[in-house]
Amino acid sequence: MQIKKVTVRKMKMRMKEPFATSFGTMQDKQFLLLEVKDEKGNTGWGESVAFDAPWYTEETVETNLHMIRDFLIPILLGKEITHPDEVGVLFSPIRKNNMAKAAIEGAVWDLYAKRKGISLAEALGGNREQIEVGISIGIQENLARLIEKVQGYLDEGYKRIKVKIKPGADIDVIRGLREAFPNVPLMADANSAYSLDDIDLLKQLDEFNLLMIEQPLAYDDIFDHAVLQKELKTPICLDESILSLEDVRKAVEMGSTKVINVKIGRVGGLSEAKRIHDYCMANGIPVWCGGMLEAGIGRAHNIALTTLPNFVFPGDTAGSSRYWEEDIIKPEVVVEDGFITVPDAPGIGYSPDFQTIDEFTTVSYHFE
Ligand code: OSB
Ligand code: MG
Repeated sequence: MQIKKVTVRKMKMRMKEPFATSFGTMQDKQFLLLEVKDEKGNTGWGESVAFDAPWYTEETVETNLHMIRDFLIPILLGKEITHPDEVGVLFSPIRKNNMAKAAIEGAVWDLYAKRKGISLAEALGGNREQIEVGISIGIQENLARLIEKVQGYLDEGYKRIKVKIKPGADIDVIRGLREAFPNVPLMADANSAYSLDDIDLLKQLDEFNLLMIEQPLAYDDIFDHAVLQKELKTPICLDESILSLEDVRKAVEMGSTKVINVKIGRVGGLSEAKRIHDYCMANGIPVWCGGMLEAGIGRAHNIALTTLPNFVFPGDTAGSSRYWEEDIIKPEVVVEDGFITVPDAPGIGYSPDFQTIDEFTTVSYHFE
């Protein structure tokens, strides 16, 4: 197959409520939506998970647009491709910019599966008919409000609760939650808010039987996490620090992490995500699928990836209604009793909803 045309839409969607982490608060979600077209007129869809500002990783909507327009599309257009794994090879002369690469590569995976008449899950080698899901809850004004939110999501069926922590809103928050919910699968995500100077505080988290603590130390660290893991009973899960299979290998060999949060965008695409999955499975490291407050297209890619067997913990891929009044796919992603049913239609298995897509598009670009 050959990619003959790429449409890039800049999107702006307002989330139902602000999402607060240790690095800031977001409510208007801006992102790029990509549509690739082959020589026969088949299309594939991808979503960039880069945010409008570089507080999670260094990528942004604008850096992604620059990379996609000026480097990645010129490499891809008109090239003969037999399998989506080749896209990463074509992009390998370009350093990092993983979210930009993953947005295009994901669209090619969707297109490839549609051409074969199989679901994206099947194309990746996944075999689950449904996936278990958890939820990530932002920092709240106070503990009472957080407890109320957690109860609401448990009532909706979510299987695992993740809460954000930051200095000043950590031990007391987790203690209060544990008292309110003694048996719920619970974890904390610090988004890099601590350093080894906080080791005594972080060790107090061992009291609360957390499933894991996600990315307590610097966003680009592997070494200090190994020092910390030796002092902690609670498993460390790396998120921001993992940009490739090579990073996973080093972190696992050093003892920096016992669980990996796989995000397709952060690692540069589905092919690399699958390689990470396979390496972790062979090495006894469970993985789960992280989220980036995606709209429906990105959510659909996460669902397909989560059908692989070593996705052991419920992921952060909640239903469309957790963030959006109206999503950009039909049907929307629905969670029932804490499960999402994996669609079996070809490709991502959800159709783009052109009406809502147009409504949320601020500008679009066509390349052919
Ligand atoms: O660290 O996993 C994270 C949201 C934005 C940036 C980083 C993270 C998150 C989440 C939310 O935890 C995941 C989601 O619900 O999509
Ligand atoms: Mg995280």
